[in-house]
Amino acid sequence: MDTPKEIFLKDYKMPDYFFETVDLKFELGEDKTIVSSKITVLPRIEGVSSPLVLNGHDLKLLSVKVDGNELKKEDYHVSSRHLTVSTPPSSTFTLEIVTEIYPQSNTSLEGLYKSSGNFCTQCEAEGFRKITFYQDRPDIMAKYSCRIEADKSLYPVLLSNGNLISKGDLQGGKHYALWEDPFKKPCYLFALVAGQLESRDDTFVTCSGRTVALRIWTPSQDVPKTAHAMYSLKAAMKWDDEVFGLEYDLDLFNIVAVPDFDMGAMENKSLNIFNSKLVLASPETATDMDYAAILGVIGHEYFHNWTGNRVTCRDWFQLSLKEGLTVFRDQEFLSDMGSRIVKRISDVSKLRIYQFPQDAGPMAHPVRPHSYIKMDNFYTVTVYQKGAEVVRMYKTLLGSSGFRKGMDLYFKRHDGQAVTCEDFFAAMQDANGADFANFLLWYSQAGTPRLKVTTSYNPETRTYSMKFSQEVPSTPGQPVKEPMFIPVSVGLLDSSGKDIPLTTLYHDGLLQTIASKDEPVFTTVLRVTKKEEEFVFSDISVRPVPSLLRGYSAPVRLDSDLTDTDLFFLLAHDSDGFNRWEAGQVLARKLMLNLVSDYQKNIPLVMNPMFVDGIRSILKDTSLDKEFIAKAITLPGEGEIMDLMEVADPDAVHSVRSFIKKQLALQLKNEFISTVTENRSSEPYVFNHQNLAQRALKNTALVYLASLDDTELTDFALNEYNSATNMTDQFAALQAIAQNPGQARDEVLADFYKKWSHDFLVVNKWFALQAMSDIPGNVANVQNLLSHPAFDMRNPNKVYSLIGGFRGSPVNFHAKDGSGYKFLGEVVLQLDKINPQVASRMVSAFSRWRRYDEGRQALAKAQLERIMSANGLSENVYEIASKSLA
Ligand code: 0A1
Ligand code: ZN
Repeated sequence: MDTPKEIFLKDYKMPDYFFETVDLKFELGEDKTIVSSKITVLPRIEGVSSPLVLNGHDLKLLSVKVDGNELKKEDYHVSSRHLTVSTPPSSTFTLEIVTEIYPQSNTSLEGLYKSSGNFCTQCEAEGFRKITFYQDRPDIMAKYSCRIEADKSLYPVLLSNGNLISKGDLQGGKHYALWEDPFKKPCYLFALVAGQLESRDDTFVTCSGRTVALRIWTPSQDVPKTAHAMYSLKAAMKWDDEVFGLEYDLDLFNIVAVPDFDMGAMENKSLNIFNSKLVLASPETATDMDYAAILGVIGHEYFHNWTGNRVTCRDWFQLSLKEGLTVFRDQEFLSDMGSRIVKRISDVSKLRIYQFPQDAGPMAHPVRPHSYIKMDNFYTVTVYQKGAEVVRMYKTLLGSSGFRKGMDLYFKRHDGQAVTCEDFFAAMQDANGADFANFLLWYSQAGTPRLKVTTSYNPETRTYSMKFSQEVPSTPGQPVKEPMFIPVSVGLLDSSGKDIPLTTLYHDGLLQTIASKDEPVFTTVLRVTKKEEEFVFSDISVRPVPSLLRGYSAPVRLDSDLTDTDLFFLLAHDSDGFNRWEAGQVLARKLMLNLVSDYQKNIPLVMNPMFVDGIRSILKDTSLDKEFIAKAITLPGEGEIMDLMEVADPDAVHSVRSFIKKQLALQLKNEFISTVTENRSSEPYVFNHQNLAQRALKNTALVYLASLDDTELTDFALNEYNSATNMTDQFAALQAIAQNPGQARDEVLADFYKKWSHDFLVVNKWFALQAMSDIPGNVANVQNLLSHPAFDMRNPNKVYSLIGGFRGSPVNFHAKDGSGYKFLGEVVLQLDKINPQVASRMVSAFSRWRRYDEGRQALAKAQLERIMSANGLSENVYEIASKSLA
């Protein structure tokens, strides 16, 4: 294949032509679909004509007309990826194009495709070019109409963006619908759905009193499972009205659930398309985690209506402009709907587990990447999660009302435009008259900054000093970095664990007032901007214990000089809930790393009793939120610990984590048993914070107990499994039992499948659980599951469950004999022929192969090379594999 071309941000150019209106017609058929488009084209500079280059992919061109006249062969050129009109008119003209496409055989799930017999579309990022020739870039914003024609009995429901203008019957058992979207949009927000669907209908009254019709579409048998999705949508609409003053702008909002979808969901204007797993839920089939994910993603897609749709991205490098901001918004929404602290803990964990490794590997890229080969590869945890952290830092620096002022100005300035990250930055800065120094580096420098703090107390001057030093590690293409602007939120605890009022601070030779004594402040945000920098708190009468980076105020790796005693103290007393949890995590990480080193030296493992006591006191603290306790007693994951090692050792880390888990289970057995029994509930399932917190705590305790692999405790867990009345409890018990190989595991897995074989979403959980299992030699089991009748490589959810899930077990994926790597290598090659986007997500599991010992390195590298040498490799997989080898 030709070496795929890299596209650079620095090469961005304004388009030579704008599109005003786009009228589309789809004639949907069983073996082909005819797409006709009529576009009003405007040269950017009136009177100047240059070639008009349109993108297209896998299209059969039937005709091109300019101002009603068929173009002659010599007036245009078609290649495999473009249609070029050589000399178009130099003032406004109409362009009409007819193409033929084959949705039935489109397994890439980009463009127009079929899922369970229904037609649907996915156009972000560059899927519209698989529908018709177009300037497929987000800065081309036009008003669309869409006429859909299809067989009436096969496709009774015809949907597109905006308002339904007319519908009616046609000859030959066909019918049509004409939709018109009054808002300008980029083509990536275009959507069409046609099929046999039914809807759950409801209404929402916006803050200005307008009634919006809400419809959630699924196959008829699933309509009962959309109640939670509808609840989520209404909650999201209300929240955006109240918190950001952002109102929905049309009279209809549709959501369609489809079983075959590459990602979670898509924010197409007024016609969101969702992966079914993020819409369908019932207490019997979905867990609390599923319920929360649905609430979050329905919120996310809805929030995009303003942050993404009304104001969109100038080019795909700006993706975080909409995604980082919208993730931040969905995080805030979930915080307000449940526990803010627990949400923060989950979000930071996600960042550490997934984004930190990306930022430290060959695919490291800034929140705003400088280049890409396939944009699809940049829908990453860096753009989304780190991007959300960047948005959160504005809020930390400006406070809630300052942040809101910035948002208001952003919409006032840019509604209806396609803009850049600088525009967002400028709105935040200008609305507040703020000085954000070199904050923009967060968008351009990759790598997780390391922030070191050393503290000292001077009893004579009654001052407390914090000295910071920072370093941003080098990343591909960025060997040297500048110091970043890091907002560090801090508090100081006195010896009783109470917050000390903060009044004054020396910094840069100046004495700054933090607050007056009458209106005490207990947390302040330090602006760390230099490589080395000191802040000195005055008027501190005893040596305090510092609470650093409260609420995780910046996405950095923090190293401090806190002792274990300080950490246990913070774990017991910090008024900042996030930092209470964090203190426990730092202790756990230290403990695990020390034991890993013992394990590697063949020193027998011994448990630290202080740690057991710490966990015991958290477990018994009735003043704490139960979901918080569940988080606080959960050990850092194996990946997180491997990430901190010079050479990652999956076997050692796994053995150590299992050892600690079992030690805790053994030493806290009675406490865990009472935790389970006291938190059982006979009430019907309700998804609310109190109930889910109770379930989370009970189930965490159950997993500890069952790890002991003792008949009595396995029976105890089996009893939980058999008496469960909802999927949260049932699945947790299944997970608990499945930790240990043996008859109980086999039987309960078989029973679960028998119960749920009719429900594909539950079967996916069953696949994932087995794929993620740490039981020895699991590669062969996963391999066998590939030929299970319920598995299908064409369905992304199944691939994510089984293949993606397998990557969740470091001991098995990194099996010393290379069997895990070989398995994944084979699957990637097979998958690449079906769905390159999904294949490239799977291949990224190899990207950090250099972190392992030489033997593993050689085995993983061999698989990457094998993939690279395959014929017809997609650009998606090529980009990840080649960058991993570079
Ligand atoms: N904008 C969507 C994510 C998304 C991106 C690409 C897709 O297809 C390749 C699908 C969805 C979101 O953030 O929700
Ligand atoms: Zn999004």
